[in-house]
Amino acid sequence: MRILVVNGPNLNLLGIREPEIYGRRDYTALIAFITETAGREGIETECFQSNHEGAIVDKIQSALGAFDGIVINPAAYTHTSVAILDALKAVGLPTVEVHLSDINQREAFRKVSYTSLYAEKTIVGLGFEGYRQALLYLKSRLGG
Ligand code: CA2
Repeated sequence: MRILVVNGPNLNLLGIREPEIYGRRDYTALIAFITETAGREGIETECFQSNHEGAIVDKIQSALGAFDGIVINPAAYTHTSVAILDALKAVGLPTVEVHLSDINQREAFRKVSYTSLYAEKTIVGLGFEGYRQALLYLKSRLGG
């Protein structure tokens, strides 16, 4: 089973500021966590991060025929991007949306998620653990 993990803008800066919201661990630690967790579950992952909406759309499009599912934290694009929503819909793969923080307990604009209009499941507020739960959900969903 192959899962594409997509992380959006500024997540590459994890750990440098706002530890009370996003934790103290950095992006390298997040990728190590995802890769190790997936490996233990027999899941192959590719992790992709971009600060550019179009690059994220391109990556999602390239998942067709190459991956069985998608885990995505679109970061700020969660709240603005119809293009990412449309790409997910077009590709049609089972998708789980993850947020490190609880977007429902923050500013009003973060309560809106375009991604969640397609994602089968949205996991918020669990930090790195949210990615583990997303992978486990897709494993079970895909019969793995
Ligand atoms: O909670 C999440 O995972 C978010 O997707 C993170 C985004 C935010 O825009 C979403 O509303 C919720 C922000 C990602 C990175 O933000 C940083 C902020 C300061 C220092 C480093 C990263």
